Amino acid sequence: MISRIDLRGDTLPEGGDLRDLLPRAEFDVEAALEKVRPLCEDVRHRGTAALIDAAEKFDGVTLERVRVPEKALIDALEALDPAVRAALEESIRRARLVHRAQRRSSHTTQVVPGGTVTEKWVPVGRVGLYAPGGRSVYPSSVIMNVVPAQEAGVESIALASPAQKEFGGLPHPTILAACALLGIDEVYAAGGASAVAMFAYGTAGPDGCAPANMVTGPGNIWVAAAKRYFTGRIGIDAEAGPTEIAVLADATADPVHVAADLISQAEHDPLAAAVLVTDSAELADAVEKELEPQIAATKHIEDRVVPALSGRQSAIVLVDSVEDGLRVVDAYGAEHLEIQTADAAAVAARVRNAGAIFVGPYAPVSLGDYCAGSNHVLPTGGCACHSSGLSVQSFLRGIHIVDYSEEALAEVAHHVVTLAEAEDLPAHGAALKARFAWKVPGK
Ligand code: HSO
Ligand code: ZN
Repeated sequence: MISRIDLRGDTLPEGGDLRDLLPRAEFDVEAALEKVRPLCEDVRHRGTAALIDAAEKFDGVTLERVRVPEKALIDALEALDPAVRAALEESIRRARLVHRAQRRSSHTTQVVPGGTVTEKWVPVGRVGLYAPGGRSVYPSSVIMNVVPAQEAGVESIALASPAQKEFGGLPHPTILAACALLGIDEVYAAGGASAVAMFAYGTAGPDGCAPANMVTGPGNIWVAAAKRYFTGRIGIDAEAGPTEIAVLADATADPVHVAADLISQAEHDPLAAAVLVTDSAELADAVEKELEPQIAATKHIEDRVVPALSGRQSAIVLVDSVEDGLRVVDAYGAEHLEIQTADAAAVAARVRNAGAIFVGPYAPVSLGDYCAGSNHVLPTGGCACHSSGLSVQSFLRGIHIVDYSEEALAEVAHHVVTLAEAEDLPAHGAALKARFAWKVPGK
């Protein structure tokens, strides 16, 4: 069912771009933009009324209010299965440990006596987090978005998640419970592009939502398109595409583990990608054989796992060596990359492009999805070659504070004037001359 790509022999081009050898799912955000534009503009002009109409149209719910009452959050937490609560708490605890260590302190560089530049890290003031509904109700994603924002020191955090008909127009109760556990009390029953627009423009009235500086969180193509629509106006994390797992494995890998891990991410979405890169034809055969019974025993067979694994975005890729495998996985730049080889840590250390790397037989992607402490909001679609996953850093801005004394400025003034003249910007130089009314030293 899963296709094979044979890159053995002299098929790996030296240099050049290997990316075309590994197909990816079509995820045409640009095409979706046209559809989200009217939705976003409706929210801009009609605010809460537009959100209520969108909930009626897309979620089949008639909402009286969009803002979720705090009582609903507390009720959801009280009704939460204790085992789920304990697991969420452990996930939060571990995520906090890792993300707290990402905090940055300000740093001052003395450039010359009397001249300093301080880099001050300032959290974004207000963040809107989006948590999808429907097929992907992931309280774990609430944790992965909220924890770095909180650890960064973001003061105002609001969350939006679609209204669910079966829960009386509230977002899913586990999402609400996760918010309560994390101390998030500003929650809106709003979904998709409209929710992103609510955060971008803000809405007026007693049920209104103040505009946010940044919107993060996973979502479908409509959410990705809305993020693109608002880029420039607000900050975003990334336009998350379908999830991806790549496994770089050799003959020492256990085919049962590899098959299970490929299926684990295929279960997210019919467009999810599962790619095995191996130098062992025996392992490839064994994994393919193992996939069958494991797929038969899983839940989301027909709607997600089978289409994901048989789609053109998934494949078993045969290479001549782990060395060549490294070139392939680097070119692919997977969201999640597992290394299941001998000496896995050493091989992992050589990877350059991946959202997150999972080392050896006991670090499956599922661990990272929930309880490793790492973040599971990671770059997809090859963006790992230029972007990182969500972190404290995503919510901070570094501001340079420039502080020069008269003497320190005087000392460098002639260089500033020279460069200004070289760029034909004499007014830049004049700003210096105005301070030293006579002349610029050295000129
Ligand atoms: N693997 C997904 C995240 C997730 N998994 C949420 C389970 N729940 C994208 O990294
Ligand atoms: Zn997952």
